[in-house]
Amino acid sequence: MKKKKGPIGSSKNKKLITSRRSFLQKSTLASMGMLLGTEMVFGNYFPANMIPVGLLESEDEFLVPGKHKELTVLNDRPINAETPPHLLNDPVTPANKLFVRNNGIPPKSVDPSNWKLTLDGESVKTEKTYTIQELKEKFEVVSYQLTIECGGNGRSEFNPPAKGNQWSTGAVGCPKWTGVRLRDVLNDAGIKDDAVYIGYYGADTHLSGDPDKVVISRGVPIKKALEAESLIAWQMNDEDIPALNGHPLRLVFGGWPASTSGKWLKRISIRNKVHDGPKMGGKAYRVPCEEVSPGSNVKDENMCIIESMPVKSLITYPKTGGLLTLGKPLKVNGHAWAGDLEVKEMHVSMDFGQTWQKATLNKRTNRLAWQQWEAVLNFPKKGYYEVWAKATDSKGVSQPMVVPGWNPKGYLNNACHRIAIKVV
Ligand SMILES: Nc1nc2c(c(=O)[nH]1)N[C@H]1C(S)=C(S)[C@@H](COP(=O)(O)O)O[C@H]1N2
Ligand SMILES: [Mo]
Repeated sequence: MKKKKGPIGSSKNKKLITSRRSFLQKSTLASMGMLLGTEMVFGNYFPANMIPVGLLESEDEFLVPGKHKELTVLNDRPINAETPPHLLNDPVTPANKLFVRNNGIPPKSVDPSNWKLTLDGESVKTEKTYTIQELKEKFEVVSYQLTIECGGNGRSEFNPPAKGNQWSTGAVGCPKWTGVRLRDVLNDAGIKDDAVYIGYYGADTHLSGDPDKVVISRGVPIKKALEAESLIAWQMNDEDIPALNGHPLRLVFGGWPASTSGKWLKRISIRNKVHDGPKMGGKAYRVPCEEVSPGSNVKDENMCIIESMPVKSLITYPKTGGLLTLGKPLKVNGHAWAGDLEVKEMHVSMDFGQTWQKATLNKRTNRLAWQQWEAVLNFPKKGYYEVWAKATDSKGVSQPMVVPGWNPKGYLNNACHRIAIKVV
């Protein structure tokens, strides 16, 4: 017999379903009634394998281990999930609300006490290996709030569409990270004069099952690697980094495509050339060096590696689609970030960009952390409105209102975020 679809479990999500769900699916009417605290009227007609919605919503059931149940699952092999904007309202992103972007299969068993990080490469003076304990003892431990955003965040809006996970706005977050400075570790091993790049290797395994195949191995130029905020981190928000976000050790480069922030970090190579690991070349994490018309066939040699991410913002309150009584002011708020730069100004519009009202914008807690903004809107009459939000960076560059620069893989969409409001 064909299995019936669960209320929120598409067949794609089935593999992620927790044991609680399979327990509920096997429950009898009587036991479901017990859990609901009342009789299930018409229970005889309730489809087998279905779970009462009342039970799903009464507890924090999650589809992605360790993550909020309302994250949108884009793919389950490998797991990729993004965060709806209204769930990103906290100034510091909680662990269960940080998106997950995996290219391969996360390591199954992780033993932090035996974890080793190796420093090697053409341009290392002395190859070295450290345990996490040694990192903690040998180097200064520091914390920074750092924004990480997937280069493909916003991909779903490109036309012609780009293949890959169809991220809307939720592949971004800004937790607090704790670890040691990458530069302290690089300097301890020694950087030769000819060093130009670092490349990471993680412990995740390739989807093909081939143990020799590297999932992803990217990196950053030495200059970015040596910045004070570039971290080798073992904690997020003062706790172990969640398993899916790289426990027990990862790189964090705020403001750059999050693909540079290697998870389950095992090895860092100091390279005498631009790192050439998987997903450094071709179309991966690269965009046309010069703007091209949508759908163009771009040669690999005309593609450039994405570095600092563009200026962008989110409206995290209220949730889109809300109703508002005429005459009541509406407070809207959110975050803004600008890659390596600072956000200088924030504006909102209720008339589709005809006029813009300045929002108040907070200072960041540290370099490369997103900034909070807030504005109060007064709507003139009943009807449908959209609130648009637009950030401007310290060089005076603003977010575009429409999807910018088409590129083959759909990176760097920093178009203004919009929400719908109905005044009644
Ligand atoms: N080892 C490893 N590191 C990785 C990845 C990966 O698949 N494997 N994905 C990268 C990409 S593309 C992104 S966007 C970020 C996502 O980080 P998060 O899952 O913690 O949000 O991790 C990066 N680091
Ligand atoms: Mo990414």
